[in-house]
Amino acid sequence: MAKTTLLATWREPGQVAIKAAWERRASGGSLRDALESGLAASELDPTLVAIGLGALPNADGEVELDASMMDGHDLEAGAVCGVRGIVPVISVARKVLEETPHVMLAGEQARRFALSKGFEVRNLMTTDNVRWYEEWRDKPREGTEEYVHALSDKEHHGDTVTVLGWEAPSHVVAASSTSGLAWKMPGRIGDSPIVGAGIYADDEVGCAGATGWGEELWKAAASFRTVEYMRGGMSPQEACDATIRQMIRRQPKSTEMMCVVLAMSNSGEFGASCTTGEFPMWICQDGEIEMRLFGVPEI
Ligand code: SD4
Repeated sequence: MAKTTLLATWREPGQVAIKAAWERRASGGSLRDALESGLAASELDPTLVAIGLGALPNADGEVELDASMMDGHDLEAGAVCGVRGIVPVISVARKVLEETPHVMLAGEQARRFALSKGFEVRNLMTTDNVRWYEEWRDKPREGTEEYVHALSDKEHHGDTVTVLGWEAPSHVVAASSTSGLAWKMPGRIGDSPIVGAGIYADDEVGCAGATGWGEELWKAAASFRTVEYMRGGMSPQEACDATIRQMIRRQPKSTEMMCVVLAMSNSGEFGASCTTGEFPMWICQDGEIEMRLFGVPEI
């Protein structure tokens, strides 16, 4: 097997994803297979509130999922957004990539596509997420702050898993799966399924991904920007730092909630950077798995 490096975001869901991704890779899977298996394992684990089954729902109490995959070999990409009642949505996104001429399918029509491909409708609410939703719903509040984040009163475990994969000599794939920000407005789509915002991959250079506050990351075209910084000669760490510095300067709001970019070059070097706090990322190099913390770049 070609030398392989895999990256996965956030502590708990990232750990599930990186292990499953490596297992698939070690048993002969392609990078696409490995990333899909990693995200699917995390989506299907009902104990993880991050993505898929048991994730935190929108303001109507419904889980709406977004996912995407991009292959750096030919820039082919597939994504779904605002999908209800289907898991794993990363597998639906991959089917959009491989079995349609389109890049993205949305909402009910994405679900119809999934059903036509043999997926089954599932209730994604669990006893725990129903209880958290009801606690949130019944809290007195003012204005629209209710839509701003998720686990603000719990530890932030991440609502997204973004994964990057590299194989020697120079092939990269990026993918992401998310339930979006918890308590979001129904129909709200974040950066994760958007090519250029939540993921980007180009074998000529490398790949990048994002996680955190999707509106800010999307406005920054964070993943494309980071890949283009690498194209200009920066290392992955320098490119991530440059994107985050630019966000802090032009979008000062982006420091109010963590925004993260991660990147991997087409030679397997990697880096990550965030607008505030410390960001946990899992790294798997030929089966050696470890978690590292990444921080805010010096301004
Ligand atoms: C979104 N970027 O939908 C996602 C959320 C996220 O860790 O990454 N949370 O805005």
